Amino acid sequence: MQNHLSPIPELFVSYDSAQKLKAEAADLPSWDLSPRQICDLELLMNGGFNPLKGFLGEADYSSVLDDMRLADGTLWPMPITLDVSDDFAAGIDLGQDIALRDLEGVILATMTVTDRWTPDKSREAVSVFGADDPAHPAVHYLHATAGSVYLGGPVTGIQQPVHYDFRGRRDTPNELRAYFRKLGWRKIVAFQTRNPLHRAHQELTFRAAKEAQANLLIHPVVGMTKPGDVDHFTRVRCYEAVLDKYPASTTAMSLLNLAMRMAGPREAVWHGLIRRNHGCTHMIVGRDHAGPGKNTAGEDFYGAYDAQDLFRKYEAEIGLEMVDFKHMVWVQERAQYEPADEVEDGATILNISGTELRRRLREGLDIPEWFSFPEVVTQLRHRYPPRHKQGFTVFFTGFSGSGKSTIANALMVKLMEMGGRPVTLLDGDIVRKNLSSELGFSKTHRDLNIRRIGYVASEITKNGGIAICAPIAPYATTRRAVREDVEAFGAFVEVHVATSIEECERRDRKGLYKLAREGKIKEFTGISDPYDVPETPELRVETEGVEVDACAHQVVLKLEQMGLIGG
Ligand code: PPS
Repeated sequence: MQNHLSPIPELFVSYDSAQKLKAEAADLPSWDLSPRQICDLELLMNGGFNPLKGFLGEADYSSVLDDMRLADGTLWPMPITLDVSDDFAAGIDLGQDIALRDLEGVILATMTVTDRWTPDKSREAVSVFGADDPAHPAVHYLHATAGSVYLGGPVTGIQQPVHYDFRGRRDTPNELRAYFRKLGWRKIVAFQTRNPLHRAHQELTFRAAKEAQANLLIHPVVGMTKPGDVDHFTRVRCYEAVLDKYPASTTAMSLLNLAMRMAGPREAVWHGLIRRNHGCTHMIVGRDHAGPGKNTAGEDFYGAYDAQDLFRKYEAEIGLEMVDFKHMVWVQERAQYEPADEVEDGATILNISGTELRRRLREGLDIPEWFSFPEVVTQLRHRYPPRHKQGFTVFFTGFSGSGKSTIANALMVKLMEMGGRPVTLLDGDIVRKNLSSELGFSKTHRDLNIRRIGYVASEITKNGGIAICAPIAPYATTRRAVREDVEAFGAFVEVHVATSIEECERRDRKGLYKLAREGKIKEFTGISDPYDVPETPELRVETEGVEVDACAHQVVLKLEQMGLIGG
């Protein structure tokens, strides 16, 4: 049997021992793993991170930072560390076992804690990612999310993390090795990806495999990728569609539950070691492999070919050959993809950038077949419907009695008349009755009330509906937080109902201003409590001397202008 296909060591104990260990581990101090730690633990236990036997201790950590090597000299570029809170770390004695649990409390492994230290995170950021710059997603994670103390030590595997999605498509390194042995595959080119595959990718992977006279493994990352990437559910459906485009029995696909760090060159070397562990002999390394985007100064973190250079330097030690990425372009006259450096002078090259693709999806425009397969486009259109089919939130803000509720009601009826999307009204009074009945009007309570409205609105927006909110929402910072919650899923349209406090008091429809003036209602917005006037709302509506219907119509026109209705 060839070495790269023989079984690789795992950290799991036998089934019987696991049952026993699980029962014993119930009494141990236990750490609830973060989603990233679960990904790391899975690959530690199943041999994906071979030769690591657990989370790094301090000496290995330090050596990985400085030299990309474990303390014994073995090549390893990425610190795989167990970050925990101060409180948890303080209660642990060195030499003690701890239980590692998933998000539901299931014990996946135990770890004997041999090391505990407080890392210098800035040093880690500079060594591993090249800069202590929060624009780098992993540096941001390091400072904002990761715990302040690291624990290290050998891990004993009890069970794999449970996955309910695409179970048949997930393989451990040993399962893939066995699969390659069974099919008689001897040379295998891995293609690492965190993006949907379009025709250019299919062409380049096919060519790479042909050139290396090897079979192809599409090995997409489904653990954690760059924030803002297409979710893995959508991507896997896209990959499945593309798989049919390769010649039968040349190509396989397997999902890798890796938490990427976007560390460019170091990440490429790490990806190589992981693919070697999965039985591959070659890996495609592209332009800007695992690139994190721009830094705070607006420049690329790494040079476009730094990853290829570093990979080439360590190729022998990684034990895997690099296949250069060919930049494939569509040549119009020849109606085919060709490597950019082989295109004849004067030929017409067509390209659609990522930004242009997103624009076409957003606006429901044509995406030509030369660019992507219709099945892939269908999946992407399903996930990213054009704006006029996406959910959105209209957020009215203004003084009590400014006319928010009346305009919001009129808008709701107009949108319902148009049809197409469900409309929900979250009026201030309705919310206070149904969601926030225990709250008063202190700053803390008002913020809580508005954050609840924001949470419900963001869920409605996520699910393709229209949420119309009409609270006073006096604080700019809270409105901003709600905007961020909603904008993760769709548009947020802030409408300032700019009726002056004098006019609201003159109208005094509920008689509350009179009571506020008499001091019978405390903390009354505009009288005895502040209101931050929105500086840049999407729309400002003046109500004095204007019909309600006309005010609501202004909002409708704004929604139309933003592409949220009509189309
Ligand atoms: S907040 O600040 O956004 O949480 O307020 P909201 O939930 O929109 O307030 C809803 C209605 O509560 C009445 N009310 C008060 N408003 C302001 N300040 C104080 N102290 C207060 N006490 C009661 C007021 O009538 C609000 O109704 P609207 O619909 O705005 O007229």
